[in-house]
Amino acid sequence: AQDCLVSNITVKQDFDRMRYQGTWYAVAKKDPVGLFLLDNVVANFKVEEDGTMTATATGRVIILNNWEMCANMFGTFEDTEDPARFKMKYWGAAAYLQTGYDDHWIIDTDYDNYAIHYSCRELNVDGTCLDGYSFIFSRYRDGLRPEDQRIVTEKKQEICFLGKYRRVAHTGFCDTV
Ligand code: AZE
Repeated sequence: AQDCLVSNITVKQDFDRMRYQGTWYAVAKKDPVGLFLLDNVVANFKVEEDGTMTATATGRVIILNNWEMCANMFGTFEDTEDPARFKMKYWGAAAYLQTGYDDHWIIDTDYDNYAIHYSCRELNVDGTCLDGYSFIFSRYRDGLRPEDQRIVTEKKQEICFLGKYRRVAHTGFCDTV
C-alpha cells in the first residue's frame, strides 16, 4: 500500500461500532487545509437505538478575528458497504462553527487503547490525497501505550501521512466532555 492511492488504503476489518463507543482523546493530528481543531480534542462516539453511529467532539479553535473558543461539534455517520468507512455529516453547536460532509474511515483500532482515523477531502488527479486530515486517538488522555506506538507509526506510513502529525495537547481548556 505504498503507492499512496486513497483507493488502496485498507481499513479495520469487521469494524465493531459498539466496541468503538465512548470517549477518545486525540493525541496527534494531521491537519487539513483551512480552519481546524487546534488542541484539546476529545470525541465521544455512540450507537443510537436504530444502529446509527453518532459523535460529539470538542476542541479549541480560533475563529474570525483571533477569537479563541471551544468548538462543540456534532456528527452523524452514514454507513457504506464497508463497516469501517463512513460518511460524516458534521456541524457546530453554534452557527459560526464549521459544517461539512467528510469521509470518516477507521484505519485501525483495538477498541480499548488506540484508534487511527483518516479522512481525505480532495484527491489529486493521480488518486493520491491532496487535502486530508487524520486523528490518532487514545482511550487515555496522557497518550498511547508504548506497545501501540509501533502499530500507529506503521499505519501513519500506510496512509502516507507519516511525518505530518502534530501532538495534540490536553490542557483542560475544553473540559466539559
Ligand atoms: C471528529 C470526531 C467525530 C465527530 C466530529 C469530528 C470532526 C470535527 C471537525 C470540526 C471542525 C471544527 C472547526 C470549527 C471552526 C472527526 C473529531 C464532528 C472537523 C474547524
